[in-house]
Amino acid sequence: MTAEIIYDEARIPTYTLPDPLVGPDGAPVTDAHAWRERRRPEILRLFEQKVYGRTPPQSVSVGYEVTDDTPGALNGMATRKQVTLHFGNAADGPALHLLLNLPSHATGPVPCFLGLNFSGNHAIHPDPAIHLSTAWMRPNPEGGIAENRATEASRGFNASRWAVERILERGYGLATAYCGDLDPDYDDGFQNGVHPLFYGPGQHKPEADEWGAIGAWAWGLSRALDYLETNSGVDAGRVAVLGHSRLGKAALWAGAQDERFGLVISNNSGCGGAALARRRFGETVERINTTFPHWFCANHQRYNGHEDALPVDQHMLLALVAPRPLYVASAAEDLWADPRGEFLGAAGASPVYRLLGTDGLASDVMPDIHQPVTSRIGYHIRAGKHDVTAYDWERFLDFADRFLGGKQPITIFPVVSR
Ligand code: GTR
Repeated sequence: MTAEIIYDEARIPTYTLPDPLVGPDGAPVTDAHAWRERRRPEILRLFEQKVYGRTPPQSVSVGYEVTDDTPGALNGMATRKQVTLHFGNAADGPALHLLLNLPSHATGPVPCFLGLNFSGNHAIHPDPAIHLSTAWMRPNPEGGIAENRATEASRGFNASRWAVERILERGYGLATAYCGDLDPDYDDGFQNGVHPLFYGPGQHKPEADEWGAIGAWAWGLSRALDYLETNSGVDAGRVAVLGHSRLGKAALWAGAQDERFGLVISNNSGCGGAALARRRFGETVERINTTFPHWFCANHQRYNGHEDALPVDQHMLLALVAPRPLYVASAAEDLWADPRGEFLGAAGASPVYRLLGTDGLASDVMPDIHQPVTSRIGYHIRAGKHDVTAYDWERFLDFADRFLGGKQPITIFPVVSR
């Protein structure tokens, strides 16, 4: 690793962002139709080819096995359901263990948050009935991980990041699953997880433009949504996909590709998430590709130290969510994730939101700490470090109340001229 890390605004190199509303031939995109039919697919393809890799278009068989269905869980607050999604036909094939808590007081289908977790479902809440994950885990002795496996000591370890009771109290469901069920988070040349299910004859790893771990995590979020669509307690048209950090990158990529997600939230997603790569502030493309070579597609390595050669930047990923509501959250001490770069990513997506007839991000200026912006693109920066806190959840819930609340379906593509 040669380049030193920039933590000083004055040292950011001069850069020019690609314009999401100008095509490769230099022609401006001036109406919603041209965005929808031409520019949006172009940008999506560029993210597939150069950043996250293509998600295989073919489907695999998915079997649902309900392993728990308990009303009156969490002291009566929740109906808890645990469902295993078995991928492919092999008995020992990959499987995603989904934990769903729905509010007991619901009188009909509820809107729901869906996000992957870092350490297994059992780590998001001390509820002893949550199945303890048996999957491979990254080393974390403090978190009760021994020899890469969870132990009873890991129950509830990440509970501070999941405001389960508050979510239920405010009328939302929460669905979560462990990212490592889809692809364990280490560089093994894609021999485990869901990737091998899609290999062609003689293929042993993804092609240079095929998906990495983030792609597999995003794919799994869509498979979880497929399941939620079958659950009559969930209003599947009002599912907010969210994630923190590396899983925030995955949530954005899922929301960009799968327009069934009604709302998209990234928390401290940083490099490869909401932060502009061209700023090179904190974590850079080279750094992330070196530390986590399995996250992106192999083609992405070409941009190590060459951010300006990328035909996209992360504001264009956020623009792929338009005009659906999008929320970007930063933390003031999380300089590695470049909070200002995350704000500028959101601001850079705003022209697309406005073209599509919404207000986009209502502020050109980065707000102060704890002053959320709550336009169609929402943004806040809170005090503190890289984490998900009760403050973040209150803002996500407020935003969801505003944009997923009520019974009206979300209008996905209003045709409005500029
Ligand atoms: C860091 C990585 C970040 C972020 C973070 C996390 O090590 O450099 O991009 O993803 O991990 O996921 O907590």
